Amino acid sequence: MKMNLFKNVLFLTLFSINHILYAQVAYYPFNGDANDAVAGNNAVVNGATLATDRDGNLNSAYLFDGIDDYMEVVNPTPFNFGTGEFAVSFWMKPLDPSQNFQMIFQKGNSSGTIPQYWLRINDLIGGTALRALWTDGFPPPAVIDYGNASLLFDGEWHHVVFQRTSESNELYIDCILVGSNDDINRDISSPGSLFIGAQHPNPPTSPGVNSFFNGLIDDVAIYDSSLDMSSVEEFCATPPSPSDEVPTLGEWGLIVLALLLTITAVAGIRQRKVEEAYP
Ligand SMILES: [Ca+2]
Repeated sequence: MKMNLFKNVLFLTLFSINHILYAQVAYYPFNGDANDAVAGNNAVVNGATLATDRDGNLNSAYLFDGIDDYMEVVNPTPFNFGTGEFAVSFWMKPLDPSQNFQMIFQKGNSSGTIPQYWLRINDLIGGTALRALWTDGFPPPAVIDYGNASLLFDGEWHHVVFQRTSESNELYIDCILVGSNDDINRDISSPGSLFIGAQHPNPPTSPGVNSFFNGLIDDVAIYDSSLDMSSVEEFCATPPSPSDEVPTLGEWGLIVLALLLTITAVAGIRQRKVEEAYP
């Protein structure tokens, strides 16, 4: 139990440091609501329901039904990064491996001639299980395809980073780089909303919101910088399991350091008390 507490404190400390180091423009922890903890750009919830998160906490993630559920952040400004670096980090558990074209998030519009960026469960039969896309509206878009549907639909939560660095567009799953390209000079800013769990309308062929995601999403964080994945691997940390109770070497180091500091402080207090008692 104590080790769980220690790990949670360590995780929160590292998580907080990362959120300070990287310029976060929005953060949706989905703990009880879909509010933005950074700047108040709250998501409007359309049908999605609160659900249990990856740590077993009730009402701390959102379930999208794959039929008509989605969220919309109407103010597009915080998510317009021009040609600059940015990153979207979140957790997901996709639930329906039989349905193509399930949009996880989309900023912009569904017309191929309007700037946008998005990530969706794409063509499960065709082998592009997950597609990440960046475009300035001039086809062809920059695309990363990921093919391992069995990993996405293994019933577990997966951490995803979708980002553009100064050198490449990148897609990470569980902190492993699964695809990249260097087609980065695209201005992705547009007046379109940020949708989570569905795709923008694209009249006349798709006049309504469409391509609904079936599954769970949590902890959506958006940054106006790219993430150095070698230093943020704790983003992918899984909750401690009973077999994961033994501290790592680094954690033992921190525990020993904390003990030494405590012993030194206690010894100092005792010394002062002795001096006060026997001046
Ligand atoms: Ca949450």
